Amino acid sequence: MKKQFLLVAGFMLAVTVYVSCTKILPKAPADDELLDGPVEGLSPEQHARFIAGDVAFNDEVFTPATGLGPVFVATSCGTCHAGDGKGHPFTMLTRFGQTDATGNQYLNLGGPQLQHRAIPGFEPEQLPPGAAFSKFMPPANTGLGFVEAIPDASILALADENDVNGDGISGRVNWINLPSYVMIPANAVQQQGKYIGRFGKKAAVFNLLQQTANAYNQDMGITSLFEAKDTYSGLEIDPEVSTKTINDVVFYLQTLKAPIQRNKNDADVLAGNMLFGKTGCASCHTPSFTTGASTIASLANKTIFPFSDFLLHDMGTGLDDGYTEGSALTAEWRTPPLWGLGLSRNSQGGQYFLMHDGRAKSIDEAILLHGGEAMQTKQKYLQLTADEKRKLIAFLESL
Ligand code: HEC
Ligand code: HEC
Ligand SMILES: [Ca+2]
Ligand SMILES: [Ca+2]
Ligand SMILES: [Ca+2]
Repeated sequence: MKKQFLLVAGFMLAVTVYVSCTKILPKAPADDELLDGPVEGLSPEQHARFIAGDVAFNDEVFTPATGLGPVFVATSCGTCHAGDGKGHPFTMLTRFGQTDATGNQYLNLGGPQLQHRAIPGFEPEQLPPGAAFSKFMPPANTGLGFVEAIPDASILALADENDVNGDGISGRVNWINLPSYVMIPANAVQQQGKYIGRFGKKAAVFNLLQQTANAYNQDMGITSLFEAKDTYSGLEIDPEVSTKTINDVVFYLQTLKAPIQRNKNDADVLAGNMLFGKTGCASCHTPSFTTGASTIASLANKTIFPFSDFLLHDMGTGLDDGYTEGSALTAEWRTPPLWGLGLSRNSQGGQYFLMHDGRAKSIDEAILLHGGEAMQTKQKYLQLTADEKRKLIAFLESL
């Protein structure tokens, strides 16, 4: 009895100390360390939409009563995209399917996404024996409105599928079929009815509406007017989330600010920036783009620094999971943007989990996992002195 009392008293004391300390101790993280704020220059009305989307994204937790499942992966967007930063191994998605370009042979067995949880009375999905699969780490969600506003032509200009310039790098587009609900912008580039995918690890998604409608359906089992088919039965069912909410979430994603570089003028960071170019990292991790027109004034005609070409690259056998998506082959991955890289640990529990499935526990390890088209660049990295590597990593951590 006494022991218990002491425990309770101790806890109360700890709470009191904590509460009083928060007044004096840690100050709120600086703006450049947060990922979840809006872009500059939103009108009051736009700001209200941003907040509405934020609430739906982070606070709306689905239950069986509100349409969850019957099979699902998580109960809210925010579960996997906490603070809009990168996810954790616990929140990874599993996609499975075909091993070649002949199409997914597992569509009848629940492919391409594994819903490993189910509401009472239903069976969660299991990975069919023999299916090739990839694990996908949730990416940070920042700056995506700017990415969406990059003209197709700017991405296409970087593609060099047959490596005509002979630098060993042959980035290419994942040409995808669009669902009928996607509104095609006037400046979209088309090839035999297919369009340029730029979102997702295999660049299989056209825009943020497609990503959002898909996530509601595939990750939570929530149907909308866009993705009206139930993930479990394949039957058309009434929308479980309103079109307004989907549009608010899309607006929220569009207007999340881009990560702000820190320690930009630090001597090591500046030296590291030079080494980034010299070793050839920038051949795929394209430093900057200028956005085109946008219905959101804050996103139009802006210079941005995502450090990605948004193209697919053959990354070698080490990163080949045997899983394809659209025309993206098993060893092909879209160059991930590096902006916000140094802030990844904040949402990953103090530890880096980099590359598509979080297998790299440090930036150095991530670079060493580069193969295929990135082989020459990796060799150049290996030839850097310890001090040069340190500077390059200081630069990457400043992003
Ligand atoms: C179970 C975890 C999980 C949940 C729940 C989830 N996501 Fe994701 N999200 C991911 C993963 C993993 C990816 C990478 C998928 C891919 O590359 O194909 C991703 C990718 C994205 C992207 C693309 C980012 C990029 O850079 O290409 C956006 C946008 C996004 N999610 C929004 C959402 C929204 C909106 C919701 C809620 C409706 C949601 N997510 C729910 C795990 C999740
Ligand atoms: C041929 C194109 C290419 C080159 C060259 C290249 N990268 Fe990458 N990089 C990629 C791709 C594609 C991935 C994603 C691979 C995956 O997820 O499995 C990646 C992933 C990364 C990641 C992990 C990012 C994350 O969010 O998980 C880091 C860090 C990185 N690259 C840094 C570098 C550095 C530094 C260099 C130069 C030494 C470099 N890259 C050169 C294409 C390239
Ligand atoms: Ca449902
Ligand atoms: Ca499934
Ligand atoms: Ca080339």
